[in-house]
Amino acid sequence: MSHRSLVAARSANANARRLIVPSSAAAAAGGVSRTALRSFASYYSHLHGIFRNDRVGCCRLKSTSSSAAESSSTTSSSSHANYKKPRNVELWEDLASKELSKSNMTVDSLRTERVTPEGIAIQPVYYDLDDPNPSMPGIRPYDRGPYATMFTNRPWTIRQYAGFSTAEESNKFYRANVAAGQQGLSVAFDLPTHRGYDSDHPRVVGDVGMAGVPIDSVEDMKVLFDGIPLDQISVSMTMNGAVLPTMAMYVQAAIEQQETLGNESKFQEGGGGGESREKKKSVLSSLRGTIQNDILKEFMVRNTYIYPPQPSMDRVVADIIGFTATHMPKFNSVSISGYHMQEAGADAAIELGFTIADGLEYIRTAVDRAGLNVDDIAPRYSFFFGIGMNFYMELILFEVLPGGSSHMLLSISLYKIAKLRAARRLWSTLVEKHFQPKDSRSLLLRTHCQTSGYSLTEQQPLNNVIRTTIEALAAVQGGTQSLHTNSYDEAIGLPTVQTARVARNTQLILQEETGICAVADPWGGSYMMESLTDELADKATDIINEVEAAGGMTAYINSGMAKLRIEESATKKQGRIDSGQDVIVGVNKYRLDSKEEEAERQDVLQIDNSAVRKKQIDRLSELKRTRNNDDVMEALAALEASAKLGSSTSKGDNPNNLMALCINAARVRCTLGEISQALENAWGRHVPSSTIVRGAYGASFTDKSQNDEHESEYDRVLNEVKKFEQIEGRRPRILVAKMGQDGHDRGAKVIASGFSDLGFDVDIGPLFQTPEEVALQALDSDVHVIGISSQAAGHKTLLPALKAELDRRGAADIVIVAGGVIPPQDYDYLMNKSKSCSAVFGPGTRITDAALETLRLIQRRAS
Ligand code: B12
Repeated sequence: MSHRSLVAARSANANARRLIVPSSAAAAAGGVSRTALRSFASYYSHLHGIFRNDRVGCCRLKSTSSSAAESSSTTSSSSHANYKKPRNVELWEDLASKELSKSNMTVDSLRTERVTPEGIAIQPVYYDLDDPNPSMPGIRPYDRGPYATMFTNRPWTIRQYAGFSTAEESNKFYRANVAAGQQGLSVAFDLPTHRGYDSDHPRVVGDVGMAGVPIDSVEDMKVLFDGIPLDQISVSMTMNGAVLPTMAMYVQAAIEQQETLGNESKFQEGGGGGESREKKKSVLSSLRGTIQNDILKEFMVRNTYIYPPQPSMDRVVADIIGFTATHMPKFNSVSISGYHMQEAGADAAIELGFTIADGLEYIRTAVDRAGLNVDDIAPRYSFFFGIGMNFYMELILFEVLPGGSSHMLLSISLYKIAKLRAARRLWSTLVEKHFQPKDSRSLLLRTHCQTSGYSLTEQQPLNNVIRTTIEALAAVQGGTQSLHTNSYDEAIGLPTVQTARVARNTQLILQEETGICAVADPWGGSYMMESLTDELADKATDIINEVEAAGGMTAYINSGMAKLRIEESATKKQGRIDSGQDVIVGVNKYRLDSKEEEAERQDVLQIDNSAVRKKQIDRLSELKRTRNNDDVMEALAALEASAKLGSSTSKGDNPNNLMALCINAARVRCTLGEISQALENAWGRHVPSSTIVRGAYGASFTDKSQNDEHESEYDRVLNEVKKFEQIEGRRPRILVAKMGQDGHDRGAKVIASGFSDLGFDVDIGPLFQTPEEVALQALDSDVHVIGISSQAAGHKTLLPALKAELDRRGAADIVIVAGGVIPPQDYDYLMNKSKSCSAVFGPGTRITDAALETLRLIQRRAS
């Protein structure tokens, strides 16, 4: 009874208990008895009475509170004859009407016209009629969603993150995706671009075009968006390190695109939100999208920083926020990202706590240090969360859903829904508390989400479609505004056309086949969901308080604590997988034999690194030959001079604003590398420190192993290492290194921690080394083995270069092993054809197995 859905009638007889169903609803209901259908909409609009016990939605009960349950059972039997519409419901109706004003729907039609074949009218929102002021979507603290109507009005935006090879190839891919139903673009840049290097820089030989699209100048940007009207399509750019030149090149490309289209009179350059001289929109004010511009998480996990934290925050981030606030009112100036933390190993509470703390720090940067107004900037901050596996899943599993792994996936997803609900609550509460904005939009947490790439496996890749679907469902039921779904070949390489299509279709199926868009926050009032939301918000609050006590996120990051907590969490996770505590179907349970696995092997998107690099270098040479070098020098000098200023230039109209100066630099054809170098001249490059988490990997075997077999295997490796030490007089020594601009360090760090716990002496190299630098460090440290971790597809260029360098230095006796995202198709080339390594350990490798095999290789080389 209490969960009955009601269908509306626009009854002339407002007091009638038996209501008349509007003809459209009745028809849709397939002739269902009218008396069986009762009004919800008109019950509010017209009725004075209410049906006894008719409740829409669930009671909100905390599992721990008996008083709520008591009061609920009392009220459910009470008469609703004098039911008064709660304030929040009135507010919701007002907001919903406003949101629907541009559509052909109304609140009434939402309540009456979505009738299932069984004659049940799906309501846009469900809530407890006994609650005197029920929580509603679009109303503070926004647990139930930032907007009143959510997907009932417009579904989330399908926004697939992509970029590879060349600007031409990526452009082709974007255009095809838009034609196939994708609703927004999301650009993945290659690693040289992220790190501020042009494609001809000697440090990026293996990286150009391999893990994203290279942008050296505005010319590349123009090709990237050729045929895509930038005044109409929203563009998201994941860029943080080289954010100034990239964003400037995007703006300049848009201006030149409109000129080419003959729209220059329609779109005046500059001016922004206000009226320009000819009362025309400016190009800048027409641009819609999001720039990530979230440097804090780069220092924690993503590793595409360039400059040290302070100028990165006070000059780069702040100047972009200030510039967009004045000139690009439709552009989100920061996308505060927890996703990367989750993918680097953070559990849900850490991800949530750190992300909200980052957001507060970005408001402080803009308001306290750059003197901007909170209401000018906060409405243009958006968020980005990850939806996948997490640390707490066992807790939920055992408390709530004892059972098999299918239950596990469900419980994990529930937790992710709670995360988004808690995030909205925390943000609105804390922004209000610290900054007292006047504009309620400053309190709204709007978010993009991405399903977890980490949860996807190289083994039995089709299983990944299932994982991604469950995660996507969690993201949308958590109320995301846009979503990226990963391709099922995620752990092998960049998506192919076919796997990208399946990923996009996953969302199209959810949107268009399942009917889930009909309801906002279907979980509201669920005992478990409300309780999880509260608990997660509490845990994240403790973390936020810890960060605030340390002086805010920049200070906390500088203390090294942020990175350490995430790395520790990642190491524990690896330990739980390797010891069999966490099940991954097809990886540590239900594995296929090697023949069957080979039969399931996927095609890999192959990118010809040297061809792409040559093309880029040719275009760069042409650019440098044809541009006006005096203009270039002048623009770069102005930039460097501004970077050296001691005062803020963040206000949008400040002539020294770095974003404004960069647009000018892009216009006169300065390259991305040149612009980045001008700023580096003033600020230097950030050099991170590297630590190894010790003890956490081993503890998973010794403390909690539920599997004696795994524990004894752990001991067996320890014993083998001890034997080696006794014979050789020292422990086996490994240098774990990364080469090129690949900043994925999760794999390298867990390998370093695991090998260390297993008794190896472990050195860990700094990020971004060249093969020459790795060889030198290996010789200096006198290691037996170099372990290269490679995730960003540079392996076929960089591993042979390392081998050649060792040979050149007479160090051929040093064993090389490699691991990471290396497609099985490349193993033969690496181990046999180029002989650049002795073993490859791909995704899903148990560290105990890798350690044993590595030890065997060292012993073989020694004998
Ligand atoms: C986590 C992740 C991230 C995190 C990285 C966090 C971090 N600090 O490491 C975030 C979200 C930040 C990220 C960002 C990017 N990512 Co990423 N990422 C991944 C992901 C999902 C998982 C990698 C991982 O950490 N796995 C967990 C670890 C433990 O596993 P592992 O690295 O495989 O290591 C195991 C084994 O391989 C082996 N092993 C690994 N190394 C070694 C070394 C030795 C010595 C030994 C013995 C064994 C060994 O043992 C480990 C334990 O089992 C992969 C896809 C996937 N499922 O693998 C994409 C992936 C690597 N990313 C990719 C890309 C493109 C990027 C970006 C460049 C995107 C962009 N254009 O902006 C950015 C930039 C990052 C950067 N700075 O380089 C691509 C690379 C494409 C390719 N190879 O062709 C991948 C493959 C996804 C995809 N299919 O598109 N990413």
